[in-house]
Amino acid sequence: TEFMIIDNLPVEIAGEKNILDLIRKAGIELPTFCYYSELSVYGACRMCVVEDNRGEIHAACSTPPQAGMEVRTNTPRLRKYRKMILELLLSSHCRDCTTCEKNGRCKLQELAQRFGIKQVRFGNTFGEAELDTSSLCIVRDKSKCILCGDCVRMCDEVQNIGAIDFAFRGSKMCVSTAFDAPIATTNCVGCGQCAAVCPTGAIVVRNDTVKLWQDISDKDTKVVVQIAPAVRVGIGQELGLADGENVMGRIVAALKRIGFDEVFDTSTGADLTVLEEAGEFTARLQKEEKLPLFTSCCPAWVRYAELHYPQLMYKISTCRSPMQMFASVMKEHYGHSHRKVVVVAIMPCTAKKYEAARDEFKKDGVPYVDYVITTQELIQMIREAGIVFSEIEPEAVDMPFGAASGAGVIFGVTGGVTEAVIRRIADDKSVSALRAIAFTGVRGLQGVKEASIVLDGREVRIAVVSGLKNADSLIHKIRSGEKKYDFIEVMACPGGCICGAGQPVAGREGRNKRSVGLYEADRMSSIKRSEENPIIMALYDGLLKGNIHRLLHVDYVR
Ligand code: HC1
Ligand code: SF4
Repeated sequence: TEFMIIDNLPVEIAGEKNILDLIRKAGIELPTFCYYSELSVYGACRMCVVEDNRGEIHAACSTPPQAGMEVRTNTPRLRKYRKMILELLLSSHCRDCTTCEKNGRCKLQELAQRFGIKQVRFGNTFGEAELDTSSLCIVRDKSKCILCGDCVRMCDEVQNIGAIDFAFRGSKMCVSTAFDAPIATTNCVGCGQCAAVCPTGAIVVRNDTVKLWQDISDKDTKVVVQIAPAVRVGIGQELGLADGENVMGRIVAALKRIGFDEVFDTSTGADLTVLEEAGEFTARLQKEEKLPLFTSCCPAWVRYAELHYPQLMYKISTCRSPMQMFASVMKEHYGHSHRKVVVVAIMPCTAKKYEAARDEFKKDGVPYVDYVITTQELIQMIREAGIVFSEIEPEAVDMPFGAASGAGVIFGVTGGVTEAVIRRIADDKSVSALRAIAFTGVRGLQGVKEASIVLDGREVRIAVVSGLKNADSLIHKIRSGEKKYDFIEVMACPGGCICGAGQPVAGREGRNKRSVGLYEADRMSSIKRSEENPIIMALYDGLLKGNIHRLLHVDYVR
C-alpha cells in the first residue's frame, strides 16, 4: 500500500484520481467551486490549493496522488490565498443575497461565511442583473456567475446538449448561449442539471409559488395536488430528517395544513402508465413493429428526441407521463365541481414545468396541470407556512384515488419504470418471480444497464439509460447494428428522478439513500403490481371507459 501525508497524517492511496478526493477521504472538506467528480477537471477556481513540504502550491483537483508526497491543506498562505479569491469573486458579484433564490444554499455565500470574509477590499465591478427568464424551467442571471463552468460541462459532458458555453475572453468572459439567444430558443431540454450544479444564483430553478399561494387562499378555487415518487425521498434531509427517508405521510400532512384541498400520489398515475405502456409494448412485440419502444415519462428526453431524432419519435411510447395521465383523470373527475379546479404537481423535476405547458396537454387552452412545483419550492412553502416538518403526524392520501402500488413508487429511480412494466407483462406472477425481476439487471444507479427476460418463449432485450449522453450513445450503437433492443427506458437525469434538478442537491451517498428509500417503500407496500391497484381497476370500469386515448395517450408525431 502507498500513502500520502496529509496534514501530518498518513492517508492510504486507493485509486483516487486526485489529491482532492484523497483529502476529502481523510475527512477534510477542502473548498471548491468547480469540482464535480462526475465531470472533467477544470481547475479554474483555485480554492482547493494545498502546499507541499517544499512550499510549492498545487491545485488539489488536478494533481494526482503520489506516494510519499506531503501536503498541508490549511497554512497561513493558503488561507490568505483563499480569502483573496473569495474577495475577488465577491467584488464582481451582485450581492443581493437576502432576496436571491439561492439564499442559504449558495456556495459563494457559504464559503464567504466559512472563511470569515467581513469586508471586500476591492471595488464592486458587477453590472446590472442580466436575467434570462425565457425558460419555463430555469432562470439565468449572468451577474451572479463566477465562471466555474460547472453548468457548461454538465450540459455538454453529461447531457450532450451544449446549449451554453464560455464566450469572450478576459474581463468580458461569460457563460452564454450561442449569439446570446434566450435559453428557451436554444436546444435546451429543461432538465435543469445546470442549475443543480451551479454554486451560486446564476442559474436557478424557476419559482412558481407566488401565484399558487393566491389560488390556495382563494375560497372559490379547489386545489388538487399530486406528489411525484421521488419527492418523498428527496425532501427529508432539508427539513430535519434523514436523507432518503420516505416521508410521504408528512408531505401529505404538510400540504393539508398549507391548504391544499385534495392530496394524491403520482404513483397512482404511474400505475395507469404501467398498464397502458405494458399493453402498448406487448402489442408491438406481437406485431414486431415500432421496436424498440422508448419510454415517454421524462419530458427532457422527449424534447431531446424531438430535437435530435425526430425520425425516432414514432417509437416513443404514446403514453402520457404519469403526471399527465393522472392530471387528465383528475380534471375529468372534478370537472363538474362548482368551484374552479386547479391541479398542482409536486415534482423533482424542472422539465415537468415545460411538459405541463405543452399544447398537447391542454384542453381548450387550459393546461391539465396548472402548476408544477419542485421539491425545492415545496420546501420553501413548508418553511414559509411555519410547519415543523419533523414533528407533524403523517397522514394518508385522499380518496377516491388513494392507493398506489410499489411498482408505481419505484418510477422515481432509474430502472423503476422498466421493472414495473416487467412485473406487469411477466407470465409468472409469483412472489419469487417478483424477486427474480429485481435481479435481472434493472436496478442500480449506473448510467447504462441491460437486462433480458423471456416472454412466451421470445427473448426480450431491455436497456435502461439515464443521462442524455448515455441515451445518445445507445442510439448510435443501435444504428450501427452493434446493439439491438426491444424496450428502452430513458431518463435525462443521471440516476433518474431522484436526482432531478428540482430536488435538493445530493452527493453520491445521498443518491444511494434515495434509491434505497424508494425500493424500501416498494417492499413495504401491500400492492406490488400496478394491475392489483383497485383504484386503477375502478377507473377502467368507470371514468376511463371510451376515454382511454383522449385521457391517457398523446401523439407527439405531427
Ligand atoms: Fe418522475 Fe414520473 S417518475 S417522471 O421521474 O414517470 O418528475 O419522481 O413524477 O410523470 O410517476 C418526475 C419522479 C414522476 C411522471 C412518475
Ligand atoms: Fe425530470 Fe425525471 Fe426526466 Fe430528470 S429524469 S428531467 S427529473 S422526468
